Amino acid sequence: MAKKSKQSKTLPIYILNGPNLNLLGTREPEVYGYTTLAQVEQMCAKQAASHGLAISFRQSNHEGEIVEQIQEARTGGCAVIINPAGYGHTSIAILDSIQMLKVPVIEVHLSNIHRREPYRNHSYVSKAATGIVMGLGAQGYLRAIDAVAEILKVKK
Ligand code: CA2
Repeated sequence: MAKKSKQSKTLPIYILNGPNLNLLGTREPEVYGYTTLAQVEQMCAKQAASHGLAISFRQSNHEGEIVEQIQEARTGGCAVIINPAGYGHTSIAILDSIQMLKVPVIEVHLSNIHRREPYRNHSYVSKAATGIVMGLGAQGYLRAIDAVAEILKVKK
């Protein structure tokens, strides 16, 4: 009978995307770029693999669903990278769920929210994030993955 392997697999990085990001690359390219969310996912999978990590990439337009995804990451993920999109500016529920996490959390915004309209200048998620990457477009997700890899390496 084949022996059961005791190999421990690193949990995936949860990469969570908030409302309207499913439309990425199709409108307002001058603000958000031409890269689609499907392309961002592919780029992230490749970048994570280069660090020996895997990803679980999600998008939701529903606040409660994002809260559930964050809760799932408490036991299912090694880190969370989140672009909360519009909910970053409004959602204490998402902040609360992030505050319950023990894993590193990197907040990502494609645009620099401090250069934009005043109502985008504040993010509740920032209060609980380990780090923040903004204004680098889709590349920001890759830099967030690099940061997670570095943080996890130091923690080991
Ligand atoms: O810069 C970012 O990544 C944002 O999180 C994007 C959000 C916005 O509400 C935040 O203030 C900053 C908007 C995501 C909407 O994405 C669109 C994609 C294509 C076309 C229009 C919007």
